[in-house]
Amino acid sequence: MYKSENRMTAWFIGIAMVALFIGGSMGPLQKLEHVGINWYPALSRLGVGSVRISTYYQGLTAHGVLNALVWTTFFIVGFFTYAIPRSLNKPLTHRRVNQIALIMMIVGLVMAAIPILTGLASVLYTFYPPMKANVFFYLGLVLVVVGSWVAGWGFYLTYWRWRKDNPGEKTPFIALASIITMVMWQIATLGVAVEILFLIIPWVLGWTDGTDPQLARTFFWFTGHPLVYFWLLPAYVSWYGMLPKQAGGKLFSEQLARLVFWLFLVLSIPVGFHHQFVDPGVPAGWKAIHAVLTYALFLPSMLTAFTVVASLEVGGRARGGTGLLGWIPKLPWGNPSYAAQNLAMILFVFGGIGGLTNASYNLNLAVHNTAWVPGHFHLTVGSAVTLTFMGVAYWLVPAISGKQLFSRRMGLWQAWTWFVGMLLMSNGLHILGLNFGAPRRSALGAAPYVDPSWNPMQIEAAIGGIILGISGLLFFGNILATALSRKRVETPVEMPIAEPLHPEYGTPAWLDNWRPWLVTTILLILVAYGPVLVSMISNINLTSPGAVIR
Ligand code: HAS
Repeated sequence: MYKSENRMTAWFIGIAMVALFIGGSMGPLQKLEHVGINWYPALSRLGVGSVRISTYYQGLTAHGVLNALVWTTFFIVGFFTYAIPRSLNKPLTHRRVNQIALIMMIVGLVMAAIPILTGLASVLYTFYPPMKANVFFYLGLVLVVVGSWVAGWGFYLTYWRWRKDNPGEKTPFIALASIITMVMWQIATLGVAVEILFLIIPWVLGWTDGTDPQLARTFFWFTGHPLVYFWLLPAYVSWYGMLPKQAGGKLFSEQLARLVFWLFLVLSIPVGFHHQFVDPGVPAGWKAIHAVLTYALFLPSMLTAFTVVASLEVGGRARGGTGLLGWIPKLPWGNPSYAAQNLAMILFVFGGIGGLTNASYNLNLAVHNTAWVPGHFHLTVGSAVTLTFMGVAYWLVPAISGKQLFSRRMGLWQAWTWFVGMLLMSNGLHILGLNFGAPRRSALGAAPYVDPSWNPMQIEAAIGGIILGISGLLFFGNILATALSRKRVETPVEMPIAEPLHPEYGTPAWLDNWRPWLVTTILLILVAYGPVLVSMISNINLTSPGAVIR
């Protein structure tokens, strides 16, 4: 019934994993560079023609783009291509649309990857002007993003048909949550689309003499912050909609779960200035408004912490756990898919606390642009998201390939080594940033200002990075061996779908109604961004000539 969906999912997930493999392998090299071991000249010799990684910044660009943008976006679209039809119990109605999306995203990826690998786009994943890359880098990114919109349109058309066929029925949770995520993503990416199409491409092509870095950054962060929730929400889809079933439990409150996704739709976008607290061109009052809204965004994550843990407790107790905490050891820790996701959640607690620190204007002044920030985002996108996706892959790859997971034990080692490696690395990075002000995105191995007192934390972070590299190899080895193995699953693997604990409570109509939430989302964006954007655009300064980094 879902052959075509499975094939598309396999493509999306396969490409995502290759991106993670290449991007991830840059990570240990960065950490080694920071302790003075520079492998980039040796790596450069491995290149073919002009395709080679030769410098720290080129490697860091590949790391950020492939991990943060490609691994995530391809995995998410693939995961939704698999999950939405199953949740609606209806194959995609316009498969061609989704196939076109896949092709657009692949073409875009190749277009963006060539300039990165040939050293023509060492601008890091945030590509802040006035750093300038080859035009194909930007065009490629646009195609990847527009491709993901087209995939979203395919989902909406299917959903539209489902609503017509099932009048008055509430949307199944997994489908609703996934579609809310795609809608949020489409609104959010309007910012970066404007930045690239109107500010960057005309400048890179020489049609304008310069660009306006402040305005470009503002459009970038319009997208940049909701981008992190675009990564996180699919992990939440799994934590709410699937993991309780894997734990042998039920979803504690489906109403709260739905509310959380609607709140993320409304609040994810109007908070971008918390990435620009130190930008001189943004008036302080607007920074304060975005800071308050950022703290409002804390609420859905706390609701998540409560609801997901309560759901797992239901599972642990159903498996015989008793007492206050006795249900925790009863959870299915021997299942790598479960263990990876639960460990991801635990790391997210620390990542979330760091995020709240960042969101405070005063504390941000101390940690901004220091190693603290990569410490934060490796616990969030690098753990809550990536380790969850790895956990999902442990059931999803057998589900689409019909092959048994090659090794359960290898999967468990992988999850735990990721957990330990990430604890060490992020602890080192957080302390380096907070205590010593060590800068992020810097080739510290070549920096004259590095103080010997930084060494213990640098070494701790480097050890963490190497353990993470080993964990990555275990993941790819296991997935590749599964794909190549001949051992078929005895019974087909189904998508885990958590039942609500109290179906009798029902779902209030306002939690299945798009209009109020969409209207509030747009109004809040207009209030939080409208006046400041109007002022910045009317005072636009296309005077920055740009710099090419090699
Ligand atoms: Fe962030 C910078 C604020 C969440 C990613 N963030 C970044 C950057 C990235 C990133 C990539 O305010 C760097 C961008 C760059 O390159 O410059 N962030 C926040 C806040 C949150 C937050 C307030 N960030 C994320 C998530 C990310 C992510 C999620 C990726 C997926 N972040 C900031 C700010 C900056 C920033 C500033 C700018 C810094 C600067 O100066 O440059 C919040 O959403 C966090 C709320 C989350 C929680 C955790 C809830 C815990 C849960 C787990 C429960 C499980 C349990 C375990 C208890 C409060 C849901 C149970 C265990 C059992 C055994 C059962």
